[in-house]
Amino acid sequence: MPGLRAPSEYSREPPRHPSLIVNSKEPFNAEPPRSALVSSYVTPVDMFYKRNHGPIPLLDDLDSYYVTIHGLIECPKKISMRDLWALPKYNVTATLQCAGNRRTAMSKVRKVRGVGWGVSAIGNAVWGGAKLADVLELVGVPKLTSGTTLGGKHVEFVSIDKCKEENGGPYKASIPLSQATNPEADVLLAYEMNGETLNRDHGYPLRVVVPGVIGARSVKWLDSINVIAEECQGFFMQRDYKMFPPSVDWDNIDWATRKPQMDFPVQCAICSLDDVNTVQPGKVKVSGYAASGGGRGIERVDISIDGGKNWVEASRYQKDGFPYVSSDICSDKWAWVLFEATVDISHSTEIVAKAVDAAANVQPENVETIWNLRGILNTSWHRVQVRVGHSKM
Ligand SMILES: Nc1nc2c(c(=O)[nH]1)N[C@H]1C(S)=C(S)[C@@H](COP(=O)(O)O)O[C@H]1N2
Ligand SMILES: [Mo]
Repeated sequence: MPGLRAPSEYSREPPRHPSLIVNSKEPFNAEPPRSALVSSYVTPVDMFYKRNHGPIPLLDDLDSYYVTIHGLIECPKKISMRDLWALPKYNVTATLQCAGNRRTAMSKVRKVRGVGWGVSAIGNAVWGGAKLADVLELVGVPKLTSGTTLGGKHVEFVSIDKCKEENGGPYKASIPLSQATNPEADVLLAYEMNGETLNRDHGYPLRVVVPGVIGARSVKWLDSINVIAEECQGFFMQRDYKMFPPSVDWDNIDWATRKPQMDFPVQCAICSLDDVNTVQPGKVKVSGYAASGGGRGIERVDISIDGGKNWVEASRYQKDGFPYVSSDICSDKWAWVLFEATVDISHSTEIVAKAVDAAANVQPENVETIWNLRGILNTSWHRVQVRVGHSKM
């Protein structure tokens, strides 16, 4: 059979880097050691977290692959890779973060359901592809449209993987039509990651990348695009990836009361140190990543070595040779910012990091206040313990 195929078991999974920390084998969910995230601004493909809900699809023949674009539009079409390659190609540096990043730490306060993640369900890549706004023009939807004449208001992305949450159906999600047709929103149909052809784990041959939004909306292995009146009714939009208050638990949850989560909030984590470290007294390097959703830049990253009483400001950077300035046109607005500070440690203590974004949003102090039953969006101050040990001669 031509085109994309979705296996129902795991015998044809792609090879993966042995140093990934595997949080679930089938479906394959893995993150790199946190130190890998701060060794480069652009995360290498093999060190980029992998978040799947089923077996990885296969493509036999790229020539027979196409994406069907249909729904509430005047001229539905099948778009081939050739059609996409003919459109202007954009390279957008964007951070993808799973809403479940740092879930394990939230579970320590009170148990949550979901795949356990450390601080590395996040990565920064250069995505190459066509802008969705250009692709939608091919089917008669102009730029900056919030509604089609036929009543379309949302753009649904449908994959072909078999997910148990969808009773064996494909993964899907949607974004508003106004975002999809806004060239400035930089929503891509990406066929490259870091200058290479997208690999199977990350959505070969084609995936959506929705910058500034939780990873769950960046649908991999794209099969069709549907212009619809209401937001996607799929499991991952309606019964997952919604933020609930701490008072809601599995016995009183009403999914309909909340909107699907889109933008992610301001986040940061220290990656140069583990949760618990033994260090020599003296200078210790504290580095990590900071990111915010919606294209908001990072104004500040504050570091404390006394559990949050006193703070110093870390330096921030993206590309070598360019000072990072939040909201500057030379900065990558959809990308994370790496930070670094050197602190003097004389006794055992807790090191804390918190970031502030361009809208002055700041991370919450404690995880308790943002606890939610699915364990999403743990953006509480990131804390690591350092124990001062004296080297034995
Ligand atoms: N088809 C499909 N797309 C998907 C998923 C999936 O399971 N199937 N997972 C989503 C989630 S929850 C995240 S966080 C990102 C992860 O992308 P990555 O594996 O390339 O890091 O893909 C999203 N797109
Ligand atoms: Mo995710």
